[in-house]
Amino acid sequence: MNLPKNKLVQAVLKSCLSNNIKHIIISPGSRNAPLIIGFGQIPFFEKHVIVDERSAAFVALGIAQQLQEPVALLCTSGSALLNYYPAIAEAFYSHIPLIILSADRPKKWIDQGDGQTIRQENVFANHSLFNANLREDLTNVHLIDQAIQTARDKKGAVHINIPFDEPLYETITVQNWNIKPSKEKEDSLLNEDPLAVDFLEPFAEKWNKAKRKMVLVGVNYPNELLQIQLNHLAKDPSVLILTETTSNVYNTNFINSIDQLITPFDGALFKELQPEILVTLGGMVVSKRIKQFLRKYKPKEHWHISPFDNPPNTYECLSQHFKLSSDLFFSQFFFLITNNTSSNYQNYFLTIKETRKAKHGEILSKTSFSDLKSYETVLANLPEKSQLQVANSSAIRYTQLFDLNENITVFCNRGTSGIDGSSSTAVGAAIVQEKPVILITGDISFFYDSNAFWNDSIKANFRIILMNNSGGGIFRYIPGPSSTEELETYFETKQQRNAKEFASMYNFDYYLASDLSELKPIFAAFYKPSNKPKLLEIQTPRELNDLILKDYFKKL
Ligand SMILES: Cc1ncc(C[n+]2csc(CCOP(=O)(O)OP(=O)(O)O)c2C)c(N)n1
Repeated sequence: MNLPKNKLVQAVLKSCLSNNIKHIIISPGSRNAPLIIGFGQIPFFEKHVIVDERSAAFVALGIAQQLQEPVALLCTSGSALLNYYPAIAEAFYSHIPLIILSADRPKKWIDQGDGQTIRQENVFANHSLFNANLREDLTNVHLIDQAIQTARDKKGAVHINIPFDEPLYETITVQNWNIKPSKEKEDSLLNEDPLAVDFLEPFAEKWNKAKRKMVLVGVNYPNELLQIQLNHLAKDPSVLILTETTSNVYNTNFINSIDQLITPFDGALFKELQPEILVTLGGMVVSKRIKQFLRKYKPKEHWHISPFDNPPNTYECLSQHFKLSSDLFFSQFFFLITNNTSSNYQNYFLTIKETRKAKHGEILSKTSFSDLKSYETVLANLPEKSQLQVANSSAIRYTQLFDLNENITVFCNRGTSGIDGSSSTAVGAAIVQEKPVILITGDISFFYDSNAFWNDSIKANFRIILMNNSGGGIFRYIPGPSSTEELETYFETKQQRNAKEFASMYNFDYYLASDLSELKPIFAAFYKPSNKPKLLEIQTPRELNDLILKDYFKKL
């Protein structure tokens, strides 16, 4: 096999291969040519070429999010590397493993007037889990394996910076290159250390006595065991389980639209809802209202279950971090706890939930064409067993107001809640996801990350639903700007663009709806299998959307 002569390249290739790093997202450049050539020579690696490094990193994030496995990124030196940063921050807060491979100039050429040369070493230190600055003399190549292991175990981005001197394109024939990918190690309860029973017992005792226990589930990769465990937990009348759409768990006895339930609450109802013990698991929580509520009506105890270090103290009352997976935590905890049948906590709020759901249906039957009505229609018409990738801003907030079919999985980049990579993440997810992937996005997010579609990896069954409310609709809804002019110019960034030409540039099928009668009949054709992606643009009334949503919450 012909491989680059550079021994550092060979070391990186060997480590990626032996550690089973299959997907490599390559952005072109010449300083990284040795690695590009090397990855290109080895059929084991699946290569995806994406020019825009910001988008490339989010595509990698989407693949890694689905596989729960590290994905590698490779770029040239200079500002190319810095464009990875938004996705690295997202990976940090969402616990998604990425391996950043950056080509660099030899150290003596940094800050000496060479082109495409910046200070690359440790440049992501604030949000990376490991930084390996390789040396040309091969004295620290062992750091490559260490970096990859860290990404896999601690779930986040690691940075491997690799200095290359010229010549960059020389290859040699390599014999005895028979490195085999390692066997994939499954994440399993058996690989985790359980908690000591006598450590857990006092917590179980408190739990058994408490009459109001709230379990709040944030972003969560679909997990059958967790679903079973939460179903079991919900049989206890003293336990109220609150989920978000991104939790990917379903049960009619869970509160799945938190804002719908609590927005109309007054002080007395908040007091009723105030838990004695709050248990949180999963990632970030979207609902701002639940955060405000829990910060004001603090539980006596807040326990967070997560295998990761540094749990966030979101409600300013964290009293215990159980540092293990929720799978293992509940497997142990169930042996120690009993149902508290003297409580009416769950029932009380499930009754209110029923009232809300009825009211919701009633309001929506009379709601005119708007963002709210469009989300209802779109979500009710999703294909079975599809995957929804929801952009930030209003998209995720509207989605949380509706019941989804249980067999639909939902993802959203809530680590940093950026609008800069939702489309690219969705494109990445679709690369490795057999289910049809549907992206729902607002127009500002869509145009921001429009390079997401500038690659050959996008799948034919990919579908984009663009909720075009002619700007950042969320800014109309949240209180703040003092005048309409200020709002429209600096916050909403009112705009008239539509995506028709855009769709034609990328050879996507294009559908447009500007009212309900146009929208409803589109879905059959839109979801029909095709040999190219499709984009559905829904144009909603910019100046009405916020009023309709405010009215919805008022009427609830
Ligand atoms: C990278 C980044 N820049 C800026 C923001 C601030 N921001 C939040 S929402 C938003 C507007 C989003 O508008 P759009 O995607 O059209 O969604 P809509 O609310 O209209 O549905 C902006 C600029 C952000 N979240 N991320």
